[in-house]
This record gives sequence, C-alpha cells and structure tokens, in this order.
Amino acid sequence: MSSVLALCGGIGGAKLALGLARALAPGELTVLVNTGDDFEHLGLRISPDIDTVLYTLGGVADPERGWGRADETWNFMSAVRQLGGETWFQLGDRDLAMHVARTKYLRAGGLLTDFVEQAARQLGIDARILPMTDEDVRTIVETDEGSLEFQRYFVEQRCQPTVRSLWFAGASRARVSATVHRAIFDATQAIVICPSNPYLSIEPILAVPGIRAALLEATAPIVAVSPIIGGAAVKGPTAKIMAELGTPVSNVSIAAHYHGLIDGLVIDSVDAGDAAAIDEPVLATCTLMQDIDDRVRLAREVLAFAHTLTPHRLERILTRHVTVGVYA
Ligand code: FO1
Repeated sequence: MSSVLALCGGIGGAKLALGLARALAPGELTVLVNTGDDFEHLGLRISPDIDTVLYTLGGVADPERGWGRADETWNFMSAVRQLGGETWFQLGDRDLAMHVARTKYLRAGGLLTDFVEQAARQLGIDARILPMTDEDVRTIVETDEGSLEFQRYFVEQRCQPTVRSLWFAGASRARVSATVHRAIFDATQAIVICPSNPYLSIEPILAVPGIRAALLEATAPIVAVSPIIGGAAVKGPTAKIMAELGTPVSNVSIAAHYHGLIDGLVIDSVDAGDAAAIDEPVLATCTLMQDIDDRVRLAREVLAFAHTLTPHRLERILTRHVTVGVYA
C-alpha cells in the first residue's frame, strides 16, 4: 500500500515526482498522471506526460529537453520528412519504441493502466504510475485562432494563440478506474499536487468524474506546490495562460484556484509575503528544482509540511470548487 499520492503533468511535475520517489521507500509512492495531452499521431498513440514520468523516474529522460529519452537519435523523423510526412511533433528513435508498443497493446484491447504498469516494471521503477483514466479525455484549447487540440496548441503553435477557455472532451463520459479510486484512499501520508500547470495538467485529472469527489473525501492531507515563482512560471505557459484567463499571476490566484481542495500550499521563499493573503497554511521554501538534490529536499519539506496539516475533509466538501474547464 502506497502512502503518498502525487498528481502531475509532464516536465515540472515529474521533477518533484522523482524527488518524492527518492525521498520515500520503494513502493510508497503512486503518481497519478494527466492523459489529457494524449493524441494519435502518425498512426500511434502518444501519451506525453505518462512517458515523461516513466522516463524521469526510470532515469532515461533527456535532461535538457525534459521530454523524450536521453541519447536520442532522429532517423525516423528524417525519414518521415523525406516522405513528406508530418514533422511538427518530434518522435525520437528510442522514444518511438514506447509509442509502437503502447499502440499495439491498446489495439489488442489492453488497458493503458496495465501497459504503463508493465513499462514501469521494465524500466526498473518502484513507484506506481497511474494514468488518470483508461478512457479518452482530450484537452481542447479555445483560442483567438479557434479550437485547438492540446499538442497543436502546445507544440505546433508554441502556445502563441491567446487562450479563451479550456475544456476536456470525453470527460463527462469517462470514469475513474477502480485502481485510481483505491490509490486515492490508500494514500495515508499525503496527497501532493505537483507544480504542474494547474489548468493544462491538473485540471484534466480533476475533470475525470469521481476523482475530485474521491480527493475531497481522502483521509490524507492535500498539499499543492505552486508553479509560480516571483510572478512567473519556471517553464511553460502557466503565467501566460493565467494572464489570458484574466487571473493575476500570483500564488494567491493558485491558492484560490485550489481552494476547497487543498489543506496547504507550498510557495517559493521569494514570495513569502503572499502567505498573509492566502487562506490555507503556507510553507515558503525554495521551490526551484535545478538538480536532484533540490528535488529530494523539496519532496522531504513538502512531506514534513503535510505532516503538520489537518485534512479538512468537511470543509473541502462544503466549499464550492471553482473550475476553469467545461467537461464535455
Ligand atoms: N514537446 C515539444 O515542444 N516538441 C516536440 O516535438 C515534442 C515531442 C514529444 C514527443 C514525445 C513526448 O512524450 C513528448 C513530446 N513533447 C514535445 C513534449 C510534450 O508536448 C509536452 O511535454 C507535454 O504534452 C506538456 O506537458
């Protein structure tokens, strides 16, 4: 039985997930990962956040890009280009093996959850990695240039279009798997919302019917780590999207976004002054994770902070939670 559950998206969240995996004993960590970024590309099923977590925890991630595998070669992409195929989304040769294996597994009727469990074992990972659902839930970004599937917005358009709203296609028909449901109640020590993008990476997880309700009733304290440092995001479009959605780029906004769900918020020391304007208990510490020591230190501090918190289950249930997404 695991004692810590971490919710995360790709690159930023996976860093803290790795810190938690190193800070905890083998088998103590379960990571619940966003699959709203998944899509079909070149006939293959791509699960970018799942793969980022697998590669990061498996020690084979590319340290510079944060996504894909280290020591990658790109012969497949060159051949696709030569044949006039689509090259806007890069699939490395080693990475390709994961997409081919997953596509074959799913086409044979297997579940993503089971595929990920096997892949984690094969990569020597002793944490449990769970996709948020086995069903198709896709993040759609409504922009000033029209409706875009997530990877078209994120990679092809490099997050340039202005975001008007987000929604999660398929969410209303999806359901929480029994495995994810159990993992939420099995978490005894802490539930950690990693410093992933709250709108693009965490909201799709919460949009899966049954997940938010289970979290509200979870017995472990829920702690979020803010992705905002000094009014900016360390990486990625979090700050840009907040501004476009009319939300001030601050930890106060992150606290308001998670209000009613979390029992505590971790912010960076440079923003310690924000604590006075936040309803929840706050831990101010260095949240920038530049190397593995930073990740493990932050993981330990987050767990120690969670230990001091009382899970306000009743308050969570009674507080109306404000969402940015529409679940269609
Ligand atoms: N991100 C990019 O910016 N460009 C790419 O070509 C790209 C390819 C890619 C392939 C496999 C994979 O697992 C991730 C990949 N990513 C790429 C990252 C991905 O778009 C993002 O990390 C997430 O979807 C956002 O969390």
